[in-house]
Amino acid sequence: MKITEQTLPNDWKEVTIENEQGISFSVLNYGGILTSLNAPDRNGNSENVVLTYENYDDYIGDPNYLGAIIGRVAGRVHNSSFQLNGNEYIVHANEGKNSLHGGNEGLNSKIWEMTTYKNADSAGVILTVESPHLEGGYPGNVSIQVTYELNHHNQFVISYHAKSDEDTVLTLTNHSYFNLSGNAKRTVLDHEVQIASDQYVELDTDLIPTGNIKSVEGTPFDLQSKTALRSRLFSDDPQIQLAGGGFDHTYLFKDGQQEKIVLQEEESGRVMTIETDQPGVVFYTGNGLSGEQLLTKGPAQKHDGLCLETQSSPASLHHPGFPSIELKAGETYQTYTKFTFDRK
Ligand code: FUC
Repeated sequence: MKITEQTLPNDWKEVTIENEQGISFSVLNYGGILTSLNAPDRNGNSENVVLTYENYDDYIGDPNYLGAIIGRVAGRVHNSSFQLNGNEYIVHANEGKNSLHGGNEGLNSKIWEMTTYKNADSAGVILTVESPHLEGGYPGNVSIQVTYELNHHNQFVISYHAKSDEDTVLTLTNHSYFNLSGNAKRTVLDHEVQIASDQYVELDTDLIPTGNIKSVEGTPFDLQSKTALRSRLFSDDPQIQLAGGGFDHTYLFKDGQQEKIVLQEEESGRVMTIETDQPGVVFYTGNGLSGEQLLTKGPAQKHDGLCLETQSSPASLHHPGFPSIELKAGETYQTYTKFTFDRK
């Protein structure tokens, strides 16, 4: 395992970790942003499988949240308010009247402490940050630690650990846009996806969960067996249409299956499998990507990448029947998502 560190303008730092099987990743102390994740194709050619900006300044205030750690609450908080223990909390509205991805003071725009470590079998980066009481409107002083680890078994693992001194709400994720073609040379239209879920969450026109949990059976949302995205993204299903032509929906995982998601691209032969202890995932197919942003591969286009935001559900703040995001004072928030890379 090889660890390198470089200092960038703005006092930013970037750490790169590389194994001997051709997998490597780079992470910034700004937002804990994953600025590259390289994995070999079927011929052993290692290329970037996440979208990255050509200019690092574009990560500042990035409307796409490319590669960033998201919190305190990943996803949308309806009306930017919620009740907890009988108190009402108002959080930052940054998308109309609603709050997206922790509001304007989200974890994606904080400078994190970064340290590295190396074991016999793995190496990693530990990112830590303190989020003070009422930052973004959320209660409690919260200490957060996120670890990005790479091992010799082609696994990249993100683990999240947090503690609050007051009861609060918290659900963290990483907002990388995957594209297994390598350096995003093709869009994700010919990627195949499989998600171990028979239920998805219906959205209203502001992309806020209506509170209805729907069966995927007989709909374009059924991804229980490997499915090419192209047919689904151009579906005239009203839920696909209101999300801007694609998915932007929470899937709730079935119990008892370790592998929750499989993503593969035939031409490159790359396969990525996701295992997690989170109850669901927001599957977002980059419907909002546009040429205004310059990626390393060139101007961004719709469907250049897809996000698999494993997390719990902010819809639980307003509706029964959703996995909770409450974190009690002194209790430990601990969760992980493991990405395994194979070739076929
Ligand atoms: C995802 C989506 C949103 C938004 C954002 C950049 O999490 O749920 O709709 O576009 O990312």
